[in-house]
Amino acid sequence: MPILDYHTAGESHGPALIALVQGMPAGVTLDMDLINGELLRRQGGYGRGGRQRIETDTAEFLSGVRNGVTIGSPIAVRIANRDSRLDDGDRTPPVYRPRPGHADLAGSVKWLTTDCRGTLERASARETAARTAAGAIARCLLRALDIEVFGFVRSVETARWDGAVTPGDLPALRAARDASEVYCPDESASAAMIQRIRAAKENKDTVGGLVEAHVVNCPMGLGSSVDWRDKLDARLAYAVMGIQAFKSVEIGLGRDAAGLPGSAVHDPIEFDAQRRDTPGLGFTRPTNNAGGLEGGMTNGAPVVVRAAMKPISTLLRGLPSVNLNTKAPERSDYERSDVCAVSAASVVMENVAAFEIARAALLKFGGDSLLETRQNYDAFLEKASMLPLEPPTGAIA
Ligand code: EPS
Repeated sequence: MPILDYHTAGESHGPALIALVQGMPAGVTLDMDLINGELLRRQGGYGRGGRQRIETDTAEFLSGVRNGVTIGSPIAVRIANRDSRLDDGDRTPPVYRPRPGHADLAGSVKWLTTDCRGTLERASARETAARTAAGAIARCLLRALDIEVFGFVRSVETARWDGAVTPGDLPALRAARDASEVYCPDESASAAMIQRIRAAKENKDTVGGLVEAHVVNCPMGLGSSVDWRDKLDARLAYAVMGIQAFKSVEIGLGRDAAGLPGSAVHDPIEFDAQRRDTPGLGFTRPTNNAGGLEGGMTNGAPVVVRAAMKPISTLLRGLPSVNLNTKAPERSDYERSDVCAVSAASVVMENVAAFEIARAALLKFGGDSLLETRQNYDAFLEKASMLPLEPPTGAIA
């Protein structure tokens, strides 16, 4: 059976986006409301441009699913582009004045052309619709393992919410986030963020921000300390950094850990017999500076990923650039765009992170069908809760 993985295809103004998910066990019920709900959320958020009034992103399943349940074969998903006009030169003209910050310049040179169109169509954040669909499919598996994911906006430019996210508060936080136009669970921070986006729009400018995802109820031991390729923090960073416009990724305390002594950083280990039957097996941590990952493995605490999205590189007022045909200085081209897509990015990261957790869970528990995966998971929890095992693992009986 292949390792859980996915590919995407499609241009921003081509006929459709495609996600191809491989390695999903049979027997996973796909919750279409969840998948299409995540696609809808990704389209929203204060600061989005005109494109989202044209599109209604919906996942059309072409393979791998029967009556809404996975059958173990590759899952192909199609998301139609209503604004499909890639071959219409009048409506989708060549772009010769690259936008600083976008893929335009490096891509056009890479593919030996002065027209940035081919590069920008694929580099466009439109592709994140396919990544969101793949992640939302993976979440259907995670649900069956009682693992939940929650993503939100931590900051927009200088407007920041510093509140805590605890697993017990997730239902309330989710409701508050869903009531916010910028997907931040705090009302006054949301208002400040909207104000920053509004000011940028008036100034024909753009703004970025920080997004955060929490994955709760992971068992201990997902990922591995053995090989760097299997370290779950490394996998998460790789996947999240691959999201358009992301410039940094942090786990838990992140870079702030560099400025503190070990005694203030490392989360004490305690044991609470009352919580023996939880995925943490009774081991509790009064703090979670590690962001749920130690040695590249989940430690039972929520996995916390935070990432920075730079401001959108398409500015209404353009930026200093050069015409690639004449080499003369000119302002960069303006394409219809967003002023801020940080809210959408929070949805993308939440689902991209979910995919990596699902991949790690399947690497640990395996199974051609969800039934096997769940049984293996339960058997592992049972053995782990009986530690120390007699004879010890690895010893000759
Ligand atoms: C993008 C440019 C805009 C954004 C797009 C990303 O698209 P358009 O040129 O069609 O207006 O709206 O994001 C999406 C379409 C999306 O669905 O997220 C870019 O150049 O990266």
